Amino acid sequence: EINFFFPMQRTLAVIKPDAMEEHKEGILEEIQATGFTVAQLKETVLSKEMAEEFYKEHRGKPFFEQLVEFMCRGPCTMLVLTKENAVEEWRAMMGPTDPEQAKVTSPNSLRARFASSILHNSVHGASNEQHAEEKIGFIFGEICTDAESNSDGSI
Ligand code: RTP
Ligand code: MG
Repeated sequence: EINFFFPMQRTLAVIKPDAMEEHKEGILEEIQATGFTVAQLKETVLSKEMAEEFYKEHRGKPFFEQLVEFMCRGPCTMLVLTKENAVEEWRAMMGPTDPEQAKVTSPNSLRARFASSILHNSVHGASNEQHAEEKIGFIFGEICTDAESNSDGSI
């Protein structure tokens, strides 16, 4: 089935440390059952510096230090997901940031079911396409698809 309304898109998804032990396999199965293609997957323990850079948009907010500490406390699964309208669809699958709100508005969402607090909320998703491309580059490195930029034949 081809969807003519939404272009193919990719997004960055993260299974956060709080969900890794009990929910990683279930979340990966649901991702595939929903029609996402897992283009890349990597399990990583973020350094403090990487977590600060990853969430730099939130620097200075009251929860920033706790967020960085939480993201470094154990392995994360980093995923590049491909689908039509992937950014929005993955955000919908996650549900709202706060699980208490998620339980009301999106009871089937991952956060409604698996998050324990607004901080420990199981999953991350890029908030727009530009953010997705920036974070994919940061986590996985840039993948060159443009021959022009490689005129010396290097990769
Ligand atoms: P994310 O970036 O992780 O996908 O989450 P989001 O867009 O739904 O929410 P955002 O506002 O970007 O916040 C990033 C993460 O910071 C933690 N947080 N804690 N204690 C708090 O009030 C609070 N607010 C946000 C959460 O882990 C949130 O996902
Ligand atoms: Mg966000």
